[in-house]
Amino acid sequence: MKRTIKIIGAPMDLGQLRRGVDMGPSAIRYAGVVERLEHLEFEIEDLGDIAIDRPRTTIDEKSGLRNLQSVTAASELLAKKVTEIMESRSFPLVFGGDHSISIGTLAGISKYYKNLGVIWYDAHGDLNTPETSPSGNIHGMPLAVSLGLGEEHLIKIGEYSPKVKFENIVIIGARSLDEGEKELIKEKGIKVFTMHEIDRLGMTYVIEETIKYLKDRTDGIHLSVDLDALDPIYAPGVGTPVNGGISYRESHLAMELLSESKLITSAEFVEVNPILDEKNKTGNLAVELMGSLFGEKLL
Ligand code: 4U7
Ligand code: MN
Ligand code: MN
Ligand code: MN
Repeated sequence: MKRTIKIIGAPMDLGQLRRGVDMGPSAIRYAGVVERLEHLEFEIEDLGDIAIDRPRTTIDEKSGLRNLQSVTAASELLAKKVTEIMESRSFPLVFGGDHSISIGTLAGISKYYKNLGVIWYDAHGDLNTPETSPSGNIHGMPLAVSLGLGEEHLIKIGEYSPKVKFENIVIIGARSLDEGEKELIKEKGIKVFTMHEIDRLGMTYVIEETIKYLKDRTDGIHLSVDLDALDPIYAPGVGTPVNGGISYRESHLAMELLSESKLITSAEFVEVNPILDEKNKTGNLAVELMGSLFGEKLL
């Protein structure tokens, strides 16, 4: 039987300040994602995009968060759509949008697992809370929210919390962590492979260790790829680029090894911003990486 991948787009740009990331799902589709994955052994169904508000920027008085109400509404909607995909026993593949969409993705997925694992491929930790955030931007918070930390409405999306346990996450590619995030990582013993470990140990080791670490303790693994994990040379179309990132080949290798492991049960690709991009380089990159993740071979 052909495995079905169901695509859902979340054209969300309200979790941060740079407009344009709402066009990420279009850029990824334009780069030929459906055709690319159809060549592999998958049935692809593109369910289109969820509707996102276009409000004027608001700041929530109590938490200081930007566009809290709209992000909450969008997350609830995305969670519902992802739940429908889970109910149909298909593989959920979500396109962002800024990384705040992960709050909805994980709310839709995690209730189907006792111990969902999460691989967070990102230059950032996305572990801020309203108290530790230097920006008030919700895209810097989705991993914390999913762990049950942060703003009350965000945590309660999907009507359960937490979505993931501290010991079930692995962050790969970190090189820009805020003070509060560093403290949380140390306090909870969160598994992080920073750029230092990637340089020092190599991507093969990093992914093998990630798999070893998550394999026995989890019953499904969600892969969240923030394109800013890659060096801005390869992924210029992102809102918060950080130098010294993961290379093009290292990223393909990571996806290839994850593909071989057959452990990934859902995925999302976020933070593609075509306005900041160079001829859809970052959208194309996202699609190429999906090719490797879903089993494309060089030979
Ligand atoms: B992304 C930041 F302060 N940490 O919280 C923040 F550096 O989803 C950046 O990983 C967050 O792109 C980046 O605003 C969020 C900042
Ligand atoms: Mn991120
Ligand atoms: Mn990031
Ligand atoms: Mn309220």
